[in-house]
Amino acid sequence: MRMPVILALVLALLAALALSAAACSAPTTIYFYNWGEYIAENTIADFEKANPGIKVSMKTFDSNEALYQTLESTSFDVIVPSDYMVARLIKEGKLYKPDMAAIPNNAKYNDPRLKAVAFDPDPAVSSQMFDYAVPYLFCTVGLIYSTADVPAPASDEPADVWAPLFDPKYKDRIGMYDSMRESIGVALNVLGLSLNTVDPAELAKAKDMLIAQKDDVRPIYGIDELKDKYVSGELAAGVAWAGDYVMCLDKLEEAGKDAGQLGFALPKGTNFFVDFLAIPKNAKHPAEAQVFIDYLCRPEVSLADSEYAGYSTPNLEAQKSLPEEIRSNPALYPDDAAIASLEVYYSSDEIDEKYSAIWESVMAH
Ligand code: SPD
Repeated sequence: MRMPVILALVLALLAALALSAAACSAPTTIYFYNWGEYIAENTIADFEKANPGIKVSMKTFDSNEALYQTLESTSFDVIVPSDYMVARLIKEGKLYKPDMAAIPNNAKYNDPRLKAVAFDPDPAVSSQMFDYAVPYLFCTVGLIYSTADVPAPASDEPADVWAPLFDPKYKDRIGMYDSMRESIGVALNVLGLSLNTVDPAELAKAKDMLIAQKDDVRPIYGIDELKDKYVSGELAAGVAWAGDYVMCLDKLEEAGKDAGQLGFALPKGTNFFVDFLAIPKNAKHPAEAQVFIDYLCRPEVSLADSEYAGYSTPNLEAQKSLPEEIRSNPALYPDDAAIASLEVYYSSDEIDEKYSAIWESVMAH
């Protein structure tokens, strides 16, 4: 028997209403592009529970340059560039200027001392960084080494600290980051040069050093995958963000091994960096991105992320809950004088082009 027309119309209307109600209540998904192993395991699930209207889909990258490349073709809502990449993205007009009133936990808890660091030679760019981006975690760069294989450096002179990385005695057992600023930075630091030099003769020396290292030492290039190789003893030494060293200590503890197996040394004039949370200009959901960033600035969340990743939290309230041996470690929480003695990376067209060319030559060698 045929359904009366009026009944069919009513049923169709009800179905349409049900569909649109479902669509209205469907959560918004924000796309989060983060470093690998850089957020506590529960943070995203806890955020989604606290904010049922927002889902977070995370993808990871392992260098600022990879992040930059991907941004060319993909839209994300929240990204985690380091300081010099924030400056580059601001200069290129690629960041959205968030409503900081919607991210109150940043002003409430984040250490205002970071604003005093000159992250760009142009003070106008440096000061704008805090209008566009919110500090997430920070750290320093140093030498990680197996205390059984490598003697502690004789001093904090860069040539002493980085010596094992160029010593053929450790052939096939040296880790280098597959990240141009860190690896070129090691060579420049050994040579007593600025980590931002654009002098062709100085850069040529750094390039030669990295090429000779490739021939003589055959380093393993990687990022997160290096950590297990330090923990297992496969690698004798390498360049490491201090946070990665802390994660290695956690891994040693989990494996029931002695934390004294690994040492860390900070050379004079090495890199100090801050990784920021930022919203790209082509983000589809900037309002929800701000809600997520504000959540990441909560003291208990920042503490959990810092403890998981091993990197330092800028959240002053979270810092109060840190164990004393972490809070007083100058590689993790350098004081003002120590920060001033370290160097941040800068970005400029000249730096970006020259350093990329060196890195391509080293990798292609
Ligand atoms: N698990 C890797 C975490 C890397 C953190 N960022 C390092 C940025 C150095 N400029």
